Amino acid sequence: MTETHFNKTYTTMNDIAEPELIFKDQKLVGNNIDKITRQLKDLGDIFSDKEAYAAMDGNTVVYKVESSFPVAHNTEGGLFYGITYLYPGKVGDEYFMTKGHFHSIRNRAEYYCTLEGEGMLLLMDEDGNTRAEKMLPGSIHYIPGNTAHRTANVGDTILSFSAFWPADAGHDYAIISEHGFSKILVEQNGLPVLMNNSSVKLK
Ligand code: PAN
Ligand code: ZN
Repeated sequence: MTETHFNKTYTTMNDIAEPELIFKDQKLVGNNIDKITRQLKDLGDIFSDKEAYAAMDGNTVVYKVESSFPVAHNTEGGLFYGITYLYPGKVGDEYFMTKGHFHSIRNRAEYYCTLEGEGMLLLMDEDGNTRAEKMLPGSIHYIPGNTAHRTANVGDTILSFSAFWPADAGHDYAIISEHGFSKILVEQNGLPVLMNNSSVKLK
């Protein structure tokens, strides 16, 4: 049997398989893709301006995540892959952002690789020190262990990025949901600025 791929025609051998996952037409395509949608109503804890938040439509989609879990959760040595699509928008002056989390096994690291758009990766260590890295198409971000991570969309178009993390990392949302990051990312005079968030007391 012959098939055509990559503009070449060749004989299919039994040990050559089709790829299991493809990023095609801005979508992750394959079997068993896990899909999550987060709307404003799911994100009541994270935005600082509660008044602006209350005035917005709770059904507004803030982000979607498409993930592939080729092994069971908690499998030591396994890897997971996911793509996040974060929509542009603001709650008050604060940019649309992800919930943010530490990994449940704290020392587990992760890579983010930006596909499209303009964003900011916020990183906070366990002592509550927060810094940010610019995200732009092609930028690659190493998120060390013991570091909470959150992304914000600071542009006018979708920010999308792929992520690679250990299958046993787990997600611990509780600390961030309760205390937030020690800095928030807001727009001032049309530019993103990191501001101290006085309500944070981690230790
Ligand atoms: C990412 C995130 C994704 C959504 O895949 O899970 O961007 O952010 P939240 O999980 O904070 O809502 C990742 O960091 N995985 O570990
Ligand atoms: Zn993570």
